[in-house]
Amino acid sequence: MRLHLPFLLLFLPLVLSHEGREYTEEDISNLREKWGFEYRFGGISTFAHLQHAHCLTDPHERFDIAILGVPFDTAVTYRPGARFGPRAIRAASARQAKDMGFNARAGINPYLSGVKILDCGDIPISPFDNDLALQQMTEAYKELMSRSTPSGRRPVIVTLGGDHSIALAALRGVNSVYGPVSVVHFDAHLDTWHPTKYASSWPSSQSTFNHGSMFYLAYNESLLLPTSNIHAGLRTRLSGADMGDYADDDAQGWARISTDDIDDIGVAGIVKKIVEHVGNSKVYLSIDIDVLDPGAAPGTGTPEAGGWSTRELIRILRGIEGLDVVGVDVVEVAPAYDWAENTALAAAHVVFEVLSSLVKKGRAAVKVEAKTRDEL
Ligand SMILES: *[C@@H]1O[C@H](CO)[C@@H](O)[C@H](O)[C@H]1NC(C)=O
Ligand SMILES: [Mn+2]
Repeated sequence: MRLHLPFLLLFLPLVLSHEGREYTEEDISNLREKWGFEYRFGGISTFAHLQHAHCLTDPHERFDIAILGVPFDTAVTYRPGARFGPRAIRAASARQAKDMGFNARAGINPYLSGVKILDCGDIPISPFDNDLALQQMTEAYKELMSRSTPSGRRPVIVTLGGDHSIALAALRGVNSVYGPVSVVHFDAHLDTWHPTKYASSWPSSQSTFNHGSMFYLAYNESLLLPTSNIHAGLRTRLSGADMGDYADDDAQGWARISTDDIDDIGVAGIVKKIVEHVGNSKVYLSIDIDVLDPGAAPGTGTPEAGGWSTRELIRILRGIEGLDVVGVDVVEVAPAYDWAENTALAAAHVVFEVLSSLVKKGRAAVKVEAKTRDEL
């Protein structure tokens, strides 16, 4: 066989590159100078382009606030699909970033505040066995709540759901640190329904864990303070032929603000009612995106017509920024039913408002100085 010299020469650069090129520090700094940035629409998807860590497996990665995806949706009563919520919310948060994150309503940039916010990834959760799923979620929340923050406190976990049932696991996690807490619950629905309200001639213990009963279960496990819980944005139909569901809800220690109340007492009245009701107690803030009108947030598991606008919800959230919030979820985003990312965008913005409040409150307490852009 005859080998052609030009043919061999063709491979010479490959052989050389295999040897590896030496990069000086200057080379690397040149590469970073050229390529070390991301456009809003680029990059691997994390919430608001935040740093990602797999926090469950890396206990050395410290954080003040964790964004945690909980892709679970096998406890829904109507439309499934919220397992894709965390991905959709992350994608819809892409226009949020450190250098364009100043919240003019709040007067703070939560991403430039010295508070460490990490995207901790998702909890891997069984889609086959809800009993196991609840165990997995509970253990994951307890694990992350046991971590200490860079300032030696406990972290706040901001959950991207997932159907609403995950709040039970999150409350167990919060409880493992703080004991019983108040719940401030934005939702079209009560979610305090006794599991037997979902009538079935095939009763099973596993089916008691569902996205309309988790606050009943939380009450049953004494995870809530006895009288300082409050719903906001209710417009659900009730079971049966009377107000019995409200009586059950009363017995579990809840007050109620209906969607329609906004016409009578306005945003300010709603804020006042929430703040007065929970006072100085530690608060778990649970936001079901179906509190919004389906025109603003169609991509959800149990839509109800006639809800609040996104602007109204944002203003209420700004109004309650002083609450002592120790855990948060934004749930029931089911992107398969969404139009043009409406629901996911609303959820991503709601998370932004909540992060602004958490950081503002935290900053007031620990006096973390904001970093300048040059220090980043
Ligand atoms: C919780 O549920 C169990 C089983 O249904 C019941 O025996 C118990 O009394 C309940 N506890 C509370 C506080 O409601
Ligand atoms: Mn709900």
